[in-house]
Amino acid sequence: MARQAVTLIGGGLVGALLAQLLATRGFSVTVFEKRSDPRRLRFTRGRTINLAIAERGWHALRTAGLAERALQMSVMMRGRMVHGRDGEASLQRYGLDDNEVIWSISRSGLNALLVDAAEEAGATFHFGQTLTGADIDERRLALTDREDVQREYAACLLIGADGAGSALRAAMDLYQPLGIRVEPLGHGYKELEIPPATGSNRFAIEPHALHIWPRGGYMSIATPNIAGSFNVTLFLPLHGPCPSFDTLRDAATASAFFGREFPDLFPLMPCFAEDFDGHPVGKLATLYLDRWHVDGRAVLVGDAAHAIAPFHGQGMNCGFEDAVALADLLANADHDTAGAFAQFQQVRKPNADAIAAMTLENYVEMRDSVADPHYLAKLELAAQLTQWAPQYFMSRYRLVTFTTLPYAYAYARGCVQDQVLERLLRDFSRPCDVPQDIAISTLQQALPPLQMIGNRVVHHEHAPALPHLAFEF
Ligand code: FAD
Ligand code: 8R5
Repeated sequence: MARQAVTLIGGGLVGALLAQLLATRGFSVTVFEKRSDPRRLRFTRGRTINLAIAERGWHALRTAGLAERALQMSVMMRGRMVHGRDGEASLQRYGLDDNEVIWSISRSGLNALLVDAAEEAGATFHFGQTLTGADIDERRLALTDREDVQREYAACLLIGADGAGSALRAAMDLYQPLGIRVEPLGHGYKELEIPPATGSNRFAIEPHALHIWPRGGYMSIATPNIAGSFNVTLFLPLHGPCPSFDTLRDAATASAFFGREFPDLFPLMPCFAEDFDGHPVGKLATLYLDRWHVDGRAVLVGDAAHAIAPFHGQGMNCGFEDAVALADLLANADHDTAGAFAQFQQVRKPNADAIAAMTLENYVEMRDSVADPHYLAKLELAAQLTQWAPQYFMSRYRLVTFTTLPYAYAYARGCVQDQVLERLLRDFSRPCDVPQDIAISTLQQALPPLQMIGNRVVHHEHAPALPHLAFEF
């Protein structure tokens, strides 16, 4: 039987992984990518940008047989290193031990690895080719190369992995409205850098952590690169009174502000002014679509379908889950592509919506509540409940980051767990006053147990149904 042909727009992280997965499953895959071949940039100097990768990302890479090679370009991050205004720093572990950590991986290194693997599996890449238009009905694509030469291409099954600004999405929306909604956050970010330290210690600050400088309403973060540098990101409101990007227009004003608010971080960044002036302000928004596909002709994956804010470090992780789900559905579709696309949307959209919501909540947690006494009391009680009843209490952060249970399940379970915490603290005030037997019976009343082997949740497609919330307030 002839191999089914797929045309993929975008050879970024999700597109390249999907190309590998589909080629491995016997599809004939052609990818058009706007940028140049990431493997050409691998050994050139320049900024390295990293991404946080967690269990969902690793799970997808293991499916593709690429986890070991990816691990070699990653730095372990055990937890949040929270830097107070007084310069004191403390580590809040993300998980129970070093089996529950996240990793910082080079974006360009990972992209190059994925493109290599996709080609090895039989996919064909065309770099420097920008999609400029598409006739969805006739399945014809307009592509423009670096010299501005246009050509037409007869597409097959169309998949859009062309990111948050997706050109294929715009073409699909013209053909059949997708119900696109963009919700701007009103906050933006600036990318800065801490260079490698000199001397015996290659890293200027602890390498095995994700650093946060929470300042209430805004924050900076830093993540390590394997070469000893750190990517620093300053998150601020776009508009309004100081501090906002509106009020910090030039490097001089920004330096004075940054030196005042982040006095331990500022001296580690000799290129602050250059970076601040040289890099654009990134805008943050969440993108929702009512429909991700046009019958059996075209479908969107990754950021093209559901761009989210960065505050859970799950954008790529979520896109990788999409890629595995879509590849499996198409491989089993028996040419019913419309059915496979519809099922893809049905399975993935509730999960994309859930991680979008949890991500927005994590911004508030990262920038504000890490110092709030009620939040700290809940954190302490949560740690106690985890110890007393690990099958019943697993923090939402751990469900999102260290399991592959559906995001929507993590969201719903997190909601019930939060109610248990609130109720116990209402009844007993301090975490140390909560009796073990009451805590355990409250949890057992409210939640079904997680299926676990040791500390690890067993992956199951159908997570146990959550009963209606057991409490009334
Ligand atoms: P992209 O990676 O954006 O890839 C889209 C590809 O399509 C690109 O290669 C682009 O060149 C190409 N393309 C675009 N338009 C066209 C066109 N018209 N024709 C042809 N090709 C086109 N996620 C995490 O999980 N953890 C993190 O720590 C994290 N950190 C992030 C940090 C930053 C600064 C940003 C911006 C995002 C971060 N994310 C993170 C989110 C993550 O980058 C995205 O979710 C992920 O890259 C989505 O993959 P994608 O392939 O869908 O889109
Ligand atoms: N993305 C991340 C987390 C959660 C950290 C925690 C947060 C930068 C533009 Cl802001 C952010 C996280 O709860 O302690 N894990 O991974 C990555 C994050 O930001 C990335 C680097 C980023 C878009 C700029």
